[in-house]
Amino acid sequence: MSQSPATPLLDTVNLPADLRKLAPEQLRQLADELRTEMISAVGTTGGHLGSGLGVVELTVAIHYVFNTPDDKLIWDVGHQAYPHKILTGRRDRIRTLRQGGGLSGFTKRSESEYDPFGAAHSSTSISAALGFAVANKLQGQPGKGIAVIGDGAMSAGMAYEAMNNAREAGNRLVVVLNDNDMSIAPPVGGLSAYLARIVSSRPFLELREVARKISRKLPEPLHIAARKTDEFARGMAMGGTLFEELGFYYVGPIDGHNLDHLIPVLENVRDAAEGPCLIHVVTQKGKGYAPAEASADKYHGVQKFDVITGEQVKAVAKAPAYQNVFGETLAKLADSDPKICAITAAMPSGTGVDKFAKAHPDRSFDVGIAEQHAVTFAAGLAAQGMRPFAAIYSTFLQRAFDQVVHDVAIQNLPVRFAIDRAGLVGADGATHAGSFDITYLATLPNMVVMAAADEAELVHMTYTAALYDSGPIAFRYPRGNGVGVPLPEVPQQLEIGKGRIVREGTKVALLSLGTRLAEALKAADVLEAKGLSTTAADLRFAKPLDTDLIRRLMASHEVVVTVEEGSIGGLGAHVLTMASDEGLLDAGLKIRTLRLPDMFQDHDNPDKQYDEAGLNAPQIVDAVLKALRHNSAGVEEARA
Ligand SMILES: Cc1ncc(C[n+]2csc(CCOP(=O)(O)OP(=O)(O)O)c2C)c(N)n1
Repeated sequence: MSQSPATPLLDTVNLPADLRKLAPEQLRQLADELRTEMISAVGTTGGHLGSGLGVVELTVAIHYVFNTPDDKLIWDVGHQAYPHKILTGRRDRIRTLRQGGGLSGFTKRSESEYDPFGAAHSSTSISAALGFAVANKLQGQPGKGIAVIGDGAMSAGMAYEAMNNAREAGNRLVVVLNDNDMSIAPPVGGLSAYLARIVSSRPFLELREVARKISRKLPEPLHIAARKTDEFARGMAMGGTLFEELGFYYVGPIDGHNLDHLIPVLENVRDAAEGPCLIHVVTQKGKGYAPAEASADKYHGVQKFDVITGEQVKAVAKAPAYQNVFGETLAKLADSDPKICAITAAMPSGTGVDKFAKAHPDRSFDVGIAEQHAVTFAAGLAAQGMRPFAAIYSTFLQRAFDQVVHDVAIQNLPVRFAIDRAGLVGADGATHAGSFDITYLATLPNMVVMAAADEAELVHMTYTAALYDSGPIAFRYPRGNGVGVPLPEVPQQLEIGKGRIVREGTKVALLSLGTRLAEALKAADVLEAKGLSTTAADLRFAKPLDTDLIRRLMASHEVVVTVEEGSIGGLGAHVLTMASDEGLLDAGLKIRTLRLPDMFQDHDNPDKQYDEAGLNAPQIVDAVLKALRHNSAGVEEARA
């Protein structure tokens, strides 16, 4: 019997142990309440909506059947874990999601023992779950590894690398394939088509069947039975699926919103004598919330919204988003250059490649979540005379670093890297911050690395990259909207390795790379008002450095400060190395490097993050004043 609406079941469930006290017939009501709570919370905070709504029943069922946290539940990407957070002691903070000091929008080890493994980049869950399972096996302790992975995440090679190795875990590994036939965008490629074929060719397991067929323990009886009857083989343990070939017992497809089906199947998998098992669950992204059901891609991630109408709060944009400036510029350039093509790894709208695809569908490639493949595919295209632009977020390009080194840079192939979401990104936090690309790219021989100071510069850099056939070239730009400068009618080809002086002074030189230029200019105003004549330069290139310009500024200014939206090892390190190599430091030059701090910064609003990083105008001013004071104090002390 369900309780009256006056006493919500959800109020009685703080932890999964409370959930396990409920009768199976109460779970439907609980799931409905959980869904309502999640919609209300994300309406307040914004965040990932569609994916979490799709796994409400799955979340309830897994925590009901498995013994979390001893059984380790690992959500791939972690963006669908909001219902999981509500059921694992975090309901009281669920309206702080993605806010400074609040809950992370992904799973995070430091947040809860129910988040055994942090995530945000996709396709890691099976490897991690396997690690937990094998560790428990080796240490002789109970506990399974349960990975819940989406069909989109299944396009990444890492998922197959893990499955290839999964037999190590025996029955301690359970993979739940959450198939909602969506990535952020519609899924692409052969695997997606394969899953669709499985789902369309085999009816959902019906309750009657589930009860009859899994009354015996998985997998042994099923396996024997599967050999006996065709009908059985089609319905339940289907030899011949890719997953079976990889050594899994495959169970499915199952309606992932039907708790009467999910619970007995999960119980049988839990009690299976052998393994590993893969349960193929079919769900709907956005389930139970009409606006999200109707437009799964638009409700993947949302701003705050009105729960009744589904209308999202729109920020008033003063300028176009960087990604769209890039996509539209590239589309225009490709009108007259048939060699230009664009590649995205499952982020067509996030990277602006959708704009390019509209104009040039035959030269646009969404390869799925497969950054490594995207880079080497681009290398092959370049080697055969095309002009490929691999448009990948800074954080996701990390995954393809060896491909950048081995397939692109060593062979000096002219792959163009359009690196979006460079610098701090706000609510998505440390996992999504584009902190390292200057460092990991500018260290490579042959590589050219640019950073756009504003959206007009991005147009010039896109054009410059299109014309550059001598080797790999990368240009980075931040998340969000431009600063509102007019876009150039005619793009300018930038001279490789040359920066520009934006404001000329005599005492302090600020060497900026990227969109901190605006802060550097604000700082210059403040310094000027204090009587410190200040130069601001936009270096444009982290590699090759404009050594002439830097040398000149070092020789003619008392203090030189580099400013960049990147980690240690980037522009500042290159400038310091150059200065030291050339003996410029010996003359007592006061040089400081402002960069991201040596820590993983938590989610917050980007301006606050940059404050914490010390990269806003007041901190630039402070660094200059300290350099002047510190050095003069130092000199005085030395004299005394
Ligand atoms: C390596 C990597 N590339 C890209 C992304 C961006 N991303 C986040 S969720 C997502 C779609 C995942 O689809 P799926 O696994 O099917 O989960 P769903 O959202 O449909 O539940 C993508 C592409 C990511 N998180 N990690």
